[in-house]
Amino acid sequence: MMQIKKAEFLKSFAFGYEGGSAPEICVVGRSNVGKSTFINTICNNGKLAKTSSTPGRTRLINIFSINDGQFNLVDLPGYGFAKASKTDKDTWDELMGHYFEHSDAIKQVFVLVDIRNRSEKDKQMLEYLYYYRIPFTVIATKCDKIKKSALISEITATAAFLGLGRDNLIAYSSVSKLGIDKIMLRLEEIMQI
Ligand SMILES: Nc1nc2c(ncn2[C@@H]2O[C@H](COP(=O)(O)OP(=O)(O)OP(=O)(O)O)[C@@H](O)[C@H]2O)c(=O)[nH]1
Ligand SMILES: [Mg+2]
Repeated sequence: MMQIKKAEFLKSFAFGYEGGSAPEICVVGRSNVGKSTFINTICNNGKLAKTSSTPGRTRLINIFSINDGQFNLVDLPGYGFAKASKTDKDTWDELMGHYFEHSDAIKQVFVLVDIRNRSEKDKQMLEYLYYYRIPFTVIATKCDKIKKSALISEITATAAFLGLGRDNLIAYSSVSKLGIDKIMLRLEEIMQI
């Protein structure tokens, strides 16, 4: 099983990033879905990526080096922040478009979706990844907020909303650590491809 033994901040980027030498696993999702927290949780380091209860916290592309160059984890700015200005939204589109079109190193995209708050924006993100033929894994976050008895039906509903089968979605929580083993297995599989 994959073990993250070492995680360190490598660099931040706005425009001009052309991809590094290590394979990249990037984390995308709506603003406030828990991307930075997810990175901290799987790396066992609460201080690695900056997290905040204020949406729109991560504005740059932040790159973390895992296990001395085995792969890089990329924390991307969130989309669909309701209060973002038109200029902010255009900047996000440009920044992400540039990243996806120029990073040959992308090995996999982890798409984080809030189990309580799935959105059209998430569907658009998946369409975009299908269009560019970028492989992805969908992870439903904040599952600790759902009653145990409702979890399976919420997972099924979220998967159906996104046009996926139930088994193609990993139920996850950074609080309860639900799904963390599946994430580590997934990382292991991805690194073997
Ligand atoms: N209950 C619960 N809260 C979570 C979980 N993951 C993250 N949060 C909380 O959600 C808020 C946003 O977390 P971040 O990790 O900063 O979210 P982000 O997706 O990086 O947000 P942006 O950088 O703004 O796009 C914080 O208050 C976190 O503590 C989770 O699994 N369960
Ligand atoms: Mg963030």
